[in-house]
Amino acid sequence: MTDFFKGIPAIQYEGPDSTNDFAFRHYNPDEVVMGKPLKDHLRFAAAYWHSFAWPGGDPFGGATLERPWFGDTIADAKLKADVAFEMFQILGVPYFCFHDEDVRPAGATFAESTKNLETIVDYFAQKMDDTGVKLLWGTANLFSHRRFMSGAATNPDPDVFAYSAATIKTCMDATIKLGGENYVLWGGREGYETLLNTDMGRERAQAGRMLEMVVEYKHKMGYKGAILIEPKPQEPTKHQYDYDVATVYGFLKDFGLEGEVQVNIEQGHAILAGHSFEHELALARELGIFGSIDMNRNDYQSGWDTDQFPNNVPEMALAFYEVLRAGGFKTGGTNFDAKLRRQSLDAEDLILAHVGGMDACAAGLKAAAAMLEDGKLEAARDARYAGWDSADGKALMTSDLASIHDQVLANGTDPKPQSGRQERLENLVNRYL
Ligand code: XUL
Ligand code: CO
Repeated sequence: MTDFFKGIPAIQYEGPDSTNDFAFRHYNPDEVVMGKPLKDHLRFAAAYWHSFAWPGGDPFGGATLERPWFGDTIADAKLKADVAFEMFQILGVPYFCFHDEDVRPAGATFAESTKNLETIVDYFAQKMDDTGVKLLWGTANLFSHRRFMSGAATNPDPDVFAYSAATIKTCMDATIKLGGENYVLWGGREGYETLLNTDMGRERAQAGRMLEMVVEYKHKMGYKGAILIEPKPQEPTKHQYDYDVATVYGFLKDFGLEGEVQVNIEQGHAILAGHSFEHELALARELGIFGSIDMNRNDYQSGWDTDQFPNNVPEMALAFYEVLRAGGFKTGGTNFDAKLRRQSLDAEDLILAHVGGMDACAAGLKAAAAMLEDGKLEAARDARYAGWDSADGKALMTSDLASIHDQVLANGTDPKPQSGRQERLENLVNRYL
């Protein structure tokens, strides 16, 4: 045991009336909702990078968070792992996620970095065995080091493409070894700053080839987890190629990978793209590529990717409604890709941020389940489209313009507008919150 959390005990469910800050008020892991315990619906994961590797800097100032493991030795990385697994256990999160860069010291060479990663992977394997905590996903950080300043797969320099491919292999190996249920690719700097120096056609082809190689390697290794792309419209580059779910789907179709790759949708990224979270979730479901979520919101005023913990229950309810409509998570889960505010210095801030986020998600999911079980929203939606279930409605989909024209003339078709009843439905949603 380290002394970082100063004896904070495991967080327990105490019910909605509890006034204990260190208790869940809504997240009762074993509570059965729609036939499944909450813990299996939500599949919470903590993110290594924000919680344990981020020092609190912003564009105007450096580190505010001081952690005893900030250093670049294997001993520092092991201490970080000790504290991380203590947090997972205090919170009772069943999963975690990491980038190579978050967990191991960078080596002087590629070989040394890989060796360091392998050392930490072995350390993780032991800790996962001891605690039962599992890996939701692993990924490669192909955006922080200066070598990636012009992209990884989409770099104008083929050596960077090669370095990136080699790094992805090591991270897929680490994920597979640890039984990770997904492997994530976020296109960190896969985009451009100015078209004046960018060959978009080449860059797209390079990104497509890299993704094909990832899928090929997955099959070569017999890996059964899911490959997920995480869409994001901008930040760090002005224009990212994986802009949003629709853009990613077009890209997957282009390379014939729509049956191989799904999406990890982040609330903050959806907001940056000018969408709502539920829009992105619903679209992924309709396209058959829904995989997992990164559960962190942005500040609606700043327009930045602020990666804040979720705390807005009505937003969570609408999001989990779409997750439930997608049939829930299969390999995916709810990853808190969220960081503390830079003034939140204390170890207990880290715990309470997650407690609040887990509670907001649980409350949202329970409201979403009630909405679905009551069926009133779906009944209203079905009623709105009922005409399409009639024989005449169905026939339209296999007819043609000229036949439909003749039919409209013969029948004297005269559509009568009907209310969309938006306010009524909004009022209905509020009844579950
Ligand atoms: C960046 C982001 C990443 C990915 C993993 O905005 O969300 O942390 O989740 O690389
Ligand atoms: Co993310």
